[in-house]
Amino acid sequence: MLKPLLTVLGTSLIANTLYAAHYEVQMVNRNKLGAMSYEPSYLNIQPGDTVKFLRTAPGHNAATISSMWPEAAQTFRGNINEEIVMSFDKEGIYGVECTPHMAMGMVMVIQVGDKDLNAISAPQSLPQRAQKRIADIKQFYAQ
Ligand SMILES: [Cu+2]
Repeated sequence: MLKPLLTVLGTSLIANTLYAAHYEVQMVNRNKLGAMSYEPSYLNIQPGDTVKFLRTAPGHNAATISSMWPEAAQTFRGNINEEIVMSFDKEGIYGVECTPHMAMGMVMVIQVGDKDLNAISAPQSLPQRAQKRIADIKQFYAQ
C-alpha cells in the first residue's frame, strides 16, 4: 500500500524537475516602465519554475515583499549585486523588491499559476511609487 504511493510521489517529483522552466530577470537602471526596474517586471510562471535575477546594472538586489507574498511560501533576500536563483513552488502572487530602490518604485510581480492581472493588488503599506509601478505593470502586461 505504501510503496505504490511513494512511487507516485517520486515520479511526480522527477516530472516537476524535468519540466520546470527557468526564467531570467535583469536588474536595470531603466526600462519602458521607468527608472530602476526589473526587466521583465512581470512573469507568469508555473509551480516549480525558477527565476534567476541578473546583475545587468550594479547596485540592485531582489527580495521578498513580505506584505505581498503567499502565506507559508519560502521568502528570500538577495544581497546587493547578488545573482540569486529562486524556486517558486506555491501558486500565488509574489512581490519582489529592490531594497535600496523600493521607494523609487523598483518592484516586480511574479504570478505563479494562471495569468490573472486582475488578481494583483498593491498593498497600501507600499511606498506610493511602488504602488504606481504595480498599477503600471498591470496595464503594460495586459497587452
Ligand atoms: Cu535597485
